[in-house]
Order: sequence, then structure tokens, then C-alpha cells
Amino acid sequence: MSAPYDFVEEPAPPLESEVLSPVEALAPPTKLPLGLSSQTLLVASCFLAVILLAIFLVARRKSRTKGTALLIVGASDAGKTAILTTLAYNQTLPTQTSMQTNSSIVTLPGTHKTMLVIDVPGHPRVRNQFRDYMQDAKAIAFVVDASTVSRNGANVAEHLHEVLHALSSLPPSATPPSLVIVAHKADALKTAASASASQLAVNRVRTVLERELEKRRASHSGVGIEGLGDDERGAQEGEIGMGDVLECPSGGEFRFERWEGGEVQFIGTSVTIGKSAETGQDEKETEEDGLKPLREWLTELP
Ligand SMILES: Nc1nc2c(ncn2[C@@H]2O[C@H](COP(=O)(O)OP(=O)(O)O)[C@@H](O)[C@H]2O)c(=O)[nH]1
Ligand SMILES: [Mg+2]
Repeated sequence: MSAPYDFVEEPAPPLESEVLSPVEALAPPTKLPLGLSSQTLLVASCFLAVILLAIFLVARRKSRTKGTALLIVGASDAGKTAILTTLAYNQTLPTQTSMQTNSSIVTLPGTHKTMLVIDVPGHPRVRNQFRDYMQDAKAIAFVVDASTVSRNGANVAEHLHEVLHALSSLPPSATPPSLVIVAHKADALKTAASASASQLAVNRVRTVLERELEKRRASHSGVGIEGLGDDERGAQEGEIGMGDVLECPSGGEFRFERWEGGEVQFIGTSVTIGKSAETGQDEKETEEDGLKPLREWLTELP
């Protein structure tokens, strides 16, 4: 076999300072037609194998990493668009109930991290669109109007049940997005001067939702896709039953802290309506920034 390159005819003279590996030191190097020793070839192919393995691992890891977006879901009028515009522009803009998704890039304060924030409309006919964005989601904020949850609990729980079901139905290879339940409009609650409005909002939302989800667990128990409407049934064929999603280990009532599908966090928030919240950088942080808990939660996401 003829060598393809001219320079291979003259092997490079060995360097005085060349350090021999233990393998080289033991076995006298045999020269191949290309002028390379078998040891050099061995080392080169090991090196190549390591590089290929690294490329494979990085590619595999990339396909498993979770998305980068924040999905804001929840009933109509819960305050989703107000939260989005406050995160993005530090003010609320007059909005109408929308059937369309709004989105905006938000920079998290104190960091250079940016996030795509997607506000999915809450109208019952379109709210299931959130499933289309699940793969891109790093986090889901389920927004609940704390001032009306006592009246709307059953509807809100039905919507949340769909979100919990979607989270549980993700393929095992996907990293599920983090879930936070946002007890919003804390400012609209009547509190005793000493009590924290956001803590009251969280307690109220958690209590109502646990009660309503427990009712759903008890009535759906063992019900698979038969328990769903026609539209849902087609889409969820083959997935876990709706009732099973709410089962907690060792039986018993539904409790968020015992939910097996993942950790569910709660925060209480509010936004300033109608005017720009002009909080300058050096102005000291006041109670006014009602979205602080949400910003902090987003900053601390893994
Ligand atoms: N009191 C109070 N009202 C709010 C708050 N956030 C939103 N709202 C009001 O709630 C209504 C619905 O808000 P919107 O963002 O359009 O809700 P969406 O349908 O979930 O997007 C609007 O009239 C807002 O002004 C809040 O933190 N406190
Ligand atoms: Mg809206």
C-alpha cells in the first residue's frame, strides 16, 4: 500500500526530551508505514473515542434539559396578564379577556437571566393550550384570585387538576417544570393590621384547593379516561387516569405536600393596578412590590 503523503517517508527524529509513557518504555515502538508508532495510533484513537463519547453525552444531556420559559396559567380574570406586564414593563396595562396567548421576554432583577414568559388565556375553551408549551417550560405559575377563590374553588380546582395531570403524564425522559401556585390579589383581602395579606392569601388558596381537589379525587377514584369529556378523551388516550393523579401515598385525603407528582410551592402576590410602579433602583424596597415573591422564586429556580 503506497503512502498518500510525501512527508511520511522521513520519520521525525525522536526528541531528547520526549517523555515515554510506561507502555512506550516497556515495548520498543514499532514503526508503521505512515511513520507513526503503534502506540501513537493507540493514544490517538483513545483520544478520538473520548471526544466522541463527550459529544454524545453533551447531545444526550441537551435533549433532556428542560425548557426555559415560564408559563402563566389560571382562570380568566385571575390576574395573569397583569402579572406578565408587571414583570415585563413594571406596570399594568388595561387588558381585555383575551383568547390569545401573550408573551414577553423578562429580565430577572439582580441577574442577567432572561426568561420567556407566556401568558396562556384561561377561557375554558382554550386553556388547554398550555399543553402545547409544556415542553418549553422551565416553570409553571398557576395564578389564583385569592379574593374570589372561595366562590370559584370548584372551577379553579378543575383547571389545576388538568395541569397536575399534564405534569404527571410527561415522558420519563423529560424534566418536569417546577410548579408554583400564586395566591394573587392579596391586596384585595381584608386583613387584621398585624396579619400578612400574602400569607392569608396563601392559606386561603391552599385550603380551598385542597378541599376541592380532595372532592375530585374521591369522585374520580379509579376513573380513567372514561371520566373525561369527548375532547379530552381523544387527547389523553393511554395516559394515567385523572383520578389517579391525585392519589397520595398511603391513601387518605389529597394534600399538596404529599402529592407524588412533585413539589408544589405557594406564594402570595399582588400588583399595583393602573399606574406605573415607579420603584427606582436605589429607592428602598417597600411592601409595594407585590411580585417580589414571584421574582425571587424565579431567580432561585434550578
Ligand atoms: N386588586 C387587585 N386587582 C388585580 C390584581 N391583579 C390584577 N387585578 C385586576 O384583575 C382583573 C383581571 O386581570 P387580568 O390580568 O386581565 O387577568 P387575566 O384574565 O388572568 O389575564 C383586572 O381588572 C386587573 O386590574 C391585583 O394584584 N390586585
Ligand atoms: Mg389575560
